[in-house]
Order: sequence, then C-alpha cells, then structure tokens
Amino acid sequence: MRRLPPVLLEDGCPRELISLIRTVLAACKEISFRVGQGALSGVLGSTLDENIQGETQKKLDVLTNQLLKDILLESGYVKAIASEEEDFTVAGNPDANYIVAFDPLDGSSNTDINSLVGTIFSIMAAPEGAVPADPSIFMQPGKNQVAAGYVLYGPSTVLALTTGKGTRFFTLDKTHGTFLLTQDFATVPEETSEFAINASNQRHWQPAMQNYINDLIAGDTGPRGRNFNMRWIAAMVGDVHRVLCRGGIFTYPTDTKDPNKPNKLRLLYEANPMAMLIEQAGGIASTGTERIMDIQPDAIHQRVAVILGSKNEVETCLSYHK
Ligand code: AFP
Repeated sequence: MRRLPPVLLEDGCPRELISLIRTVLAACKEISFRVGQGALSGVLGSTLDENIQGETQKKLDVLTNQLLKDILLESGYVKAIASEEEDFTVAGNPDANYIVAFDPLDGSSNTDINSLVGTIFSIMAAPEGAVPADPSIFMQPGKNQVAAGYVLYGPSTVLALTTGKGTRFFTLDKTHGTFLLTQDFATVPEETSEFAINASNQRHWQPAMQNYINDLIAGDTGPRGRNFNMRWIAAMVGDVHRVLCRGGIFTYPTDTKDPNKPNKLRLLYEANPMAMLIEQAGGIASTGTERIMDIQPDAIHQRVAVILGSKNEVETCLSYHK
C-alpha cells in the first residue's frame, strides 16, 4: 500500500506543502492516541472555560488545540494559524508560505459517549508580503485552499485529503504510525436516499428547508415518490465521511433558534475544507444561495449555512431555495 508522501509527490504537490501536511498529521496521530485512551488518560469531560464562541470547552478541545498549535508553530512551515479554540489568529514564522485554519476536535461532545470525532484542517497560501500577526491573511475565499482534509477518529483513524487533485482516503496503520492510501479518488454518488439534519430544529428553519425536509419525510406518499432514511452523528466530520463514502445530503441550515447565531458551522475551518473535499469527489457544497468556496470571509469565526453532498440531491434541495 502506498504511503502519503509519495502519493502527493506524484501529484506534483510542493515539498514544503507535503511537509506541512505531515506536520498536521503528526499532531493527529498523537490526538488519535489520546482520544483512543479515553477515560484511561483522564481527558474526558469539560473544562470550566468557554471559547470565544460561547461554547463550553471539553478538556480534549483544549488539549488537541494545544497539540496542533505547538507542533505547527514549532515546525516553521506556517505563517499563522486560526483555530476554533483560539480567540484570535496566532502568528508563526514570518518567512513561511502557508496558513492553516483548523477545528482541533470537531464533535467533541461525542467524546463522552465514545462516538465519532475528528480534526478538520484547511491550508492556504499566505499572501505575498503578509505580516504573520495580520488576521486579514485568512480573509480568502475557500477556492484559494491548496489542501484540505480531516482525520476521523473512529474504529479506525482515517484521513480524507485533497490537494485539488481528487479526494483520497488514507488509514492510519497504528503499528507503524503511517497513513496508508486505502482509497484513491473517492466519488460521492450523484443520487442518494439518505439525509442528515438536526431535525429537532425544524420549527426554526426557513420555509424552503421546512418544505424540502417535509417532502423527504413524506417518502413514497409525497412528491418525491420514494422513501428517505435519516442519519445524524452530531459531528460534521462523521456525517461528511458517510456522505463521501456512500452519498447523502448533509445540512446545517440557517435557523431562528438564537437570533444572534443564525448559522452554526464555521466557514474557515469547517465549511470550506469540507466543501473542497466534497467538490473534489464530485459533490456540491452550497449555503442555499451561493457556493461555499466563493464566500469572501470577513471574520475568523464567521458562520455559514451548509448544504452539501450528492449532486442531484443538493440540486433538488437548492431548487426549493429559488
Ligand atoms: P463541536 O465541534 O463544538 O463539538 O460542534 C460540532 C458541530 O459544530 C458539528 O460538527 C455538528 O454537525 C454540529 O455541531 C452538531 O450540532 P447539534 O448540537 O445541533 O447536533
């Protein structure tokens, strides 16, 4: 089985970018071990702190953020980092060419029930002459990403990675500490009968999403004329992995539950990297009104509506929004 560096070299991926990806993965291997230790290493449960977004931090949120931050900044490959768990961007090496945005442990509330969690990352080139301490270097649309991926800590530890030449899966060989290529060029099936949404928010959705989901639930008695199945992992990384493996539509739409927070998922380190992985596998990623990767960000922790997955089903969902 082929290892990660040669696969990326064959793609013509710059050596510096490969080294940066390997640096991210070094931290992820450590995270995989820590998550796997669970209650044995005393890392489950919450801290007494909240992050800038008002969410209670899990102990593993703090630990995984520190691991990624330390290893990335020490590597010298990054000009700056942005993280879900950091209030502001953190400056790195002024001579480095890349910036990394990450969610160190997506779905961290799942750690307490031994369910799926993962690390999501997005890599972009730093603008020429940019100063590491300037947060505006992250204000680039997702289409500028040079690499994006996630590491899913499940029964096996799986990396989904794209450098713009398709989406691939690698599985961590835990005996040798190496990510091995286990699927070249993942493809999201165009058709699906599976959807993922937190249906408890239904009464807060906008009419377009209400109508779309009602029609899915009506199944063969409704306008779609066939039955649909629902799944919800409560960790985007797990839901997107399922969509990449066997198709589906995943959405976290705009809602009116909290007027100060109409959208849940973060653009820079959740929506953008997942959008790139999905598009590179033949799927679609939209907010309902525009392509996610076309959005010009204006804040590090900006949130967006997300509708992604199988091409035909996402297009059907978008037709309700017109
Ligand atoms: P955390 O990373 O803070 O655990 O949040 C996970 C998440 O942002 C995303 O991964 C899930 O799809 C979504 O939240 C789950 O939200 P619900 O609480 O509505 O199920």
